[in-house]
Amino acid sequence: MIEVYTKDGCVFCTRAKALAEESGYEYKIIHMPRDISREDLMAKFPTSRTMPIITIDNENVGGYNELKYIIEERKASD
Ligand SMILES: N[C@@H](CCC(=O)N[C@@H](CS)C(=O)NCC(=O)O)C(=O)O
Repeated sequence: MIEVYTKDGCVFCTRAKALAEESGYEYKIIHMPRDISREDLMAKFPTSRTMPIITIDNENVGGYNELKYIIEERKASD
C-alpha cells in the first residue's frame, strides 16, 4: 500500500497524487493537517524535510521522485 502524505500548496504533492492514481496501485492520501497534525507528522518522520512524504508498506521511501522511480521499476519488471 502506497501512502502519500500531502499538504495544500505543494506542487510535488499534486504530482505524487496524480502519479499514485495513474499507477493503478492501491494508495491512500493523508492530508496534513486534516488527517494528521504537523506535530504528529514530524514525530512520525523526523528526518523528512520536504513534502510529499511517501511510504510503501509502511516504509518511508522518500518523495515524488522516488515514487516515480519505484513505479517505473515495478512496471518494467512486470
Ligand atoms: N525531491 C522532492 C522535492 C519535494 C519538494 O521540494 N517539496 C516542496 C513542496 S512542493 C517542499 O517541501 N519544500 C519545502 C522545503 O524545501 O523546505 C520530491 O521529489 O518530492
